[in-house]
Amino acid sequence: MSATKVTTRSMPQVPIRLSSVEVLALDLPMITSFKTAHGTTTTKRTIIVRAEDAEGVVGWGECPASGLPLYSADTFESSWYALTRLLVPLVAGKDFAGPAELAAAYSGYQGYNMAKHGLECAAWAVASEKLGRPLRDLLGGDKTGIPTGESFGIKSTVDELLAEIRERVDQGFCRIKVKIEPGWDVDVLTRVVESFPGVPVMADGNTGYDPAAPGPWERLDGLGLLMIEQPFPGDALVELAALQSRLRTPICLDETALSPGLTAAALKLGAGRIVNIKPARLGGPTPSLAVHDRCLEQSVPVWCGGLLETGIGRGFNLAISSLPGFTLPADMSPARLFYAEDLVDPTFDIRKDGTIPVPDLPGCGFHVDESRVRKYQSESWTSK
Ligand code: OSB
Ligand code: MG
Repeated sequence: MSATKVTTRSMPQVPIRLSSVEVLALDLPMITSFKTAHGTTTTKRTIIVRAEDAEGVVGWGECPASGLPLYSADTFESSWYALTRLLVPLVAGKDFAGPAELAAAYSGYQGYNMAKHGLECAAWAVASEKLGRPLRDLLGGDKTGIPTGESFGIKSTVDELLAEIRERVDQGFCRIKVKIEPGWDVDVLTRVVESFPGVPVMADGNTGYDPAAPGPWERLDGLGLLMIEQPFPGDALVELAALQSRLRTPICLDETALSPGLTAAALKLGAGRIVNIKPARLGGPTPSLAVHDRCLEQSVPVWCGGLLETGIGRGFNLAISSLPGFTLPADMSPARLFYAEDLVDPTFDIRKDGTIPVPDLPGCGFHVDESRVRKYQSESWTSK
């Protein structure tokens, strides 16, 4: 990445007071399953945050935690607890100079990153609505379209995988990410690289490899992959750094990058050369912007990952992806690929040129279809 000068973000500020915050549990039917080294997702239970300002302005956020703490320590239950018992009670009804100041109120609380993300996003959506300007403007981004790749789960056969990739490449997806695990790696990737010449290919290990085992790394390194994402456990910094020093292929940090400080430490150790910024994993907009700014300063390329969010969560991800440090294709699969129905209408999709447009609408970026939110809602809690 070229050494772009860091632009000082001049964020338009607007005071907010969230007078009423509703936390909603939704059970979303999936039309396909998604298998990674962490396990298989077949139903999605997600948490949606609906925040209403004192003036009646509504903002939406999403907390995409999973049922089990396999990807990170956050779960649906722990996020529900954090939102309803810790975070919302701390900020509801109080005046803040802006969403970052609201997030600062709970910055002393350790963990619960995905819950923090859902709440801070709802606050940003309120600020964006109040200013009548899209989130992209508030965050200081300038791109109007985000180059997008597809993330392919582990399949039963290579032919099944190749057929699915063919379909997606024809739809415009401009980068192929293949989930790997021991036994589903070099041979699979070799066939993918051979079958799609000219399309950048990467692998995602989702921490599924034992650093003490030989591993497929030298052979994968010969395939000219764009990057290898998180081959070892998140805290295996020493082993990641040793592997990176042997490989030409950059290692990308995902499960390791749980905070700005941990990300900086991992980069300094040489545990990777690229960062997947997943705003929910990092704890929301504020820490995600901090990682972006530092990486830009140090010429470390970043890109926006995903956690199978609906349009509500993807709206924020698209907005932050418009910042200058995001120089590699995002994981931003359109919701139609996973869900029977998105929660926003119209939903978003990939264009032939391989990009997804950055929303111009204020708020989460899309029109939330509240009747659909209610249709899938199984539990709800509202602040006093
Ligand atoms: O490692 O990037 C990952 C989904 C769930 C858990 C971990 C990961 C993923 C994805 C999803 O790859 C990509 C997307 O949201 O489009
Ligand atoms: Mg990953």
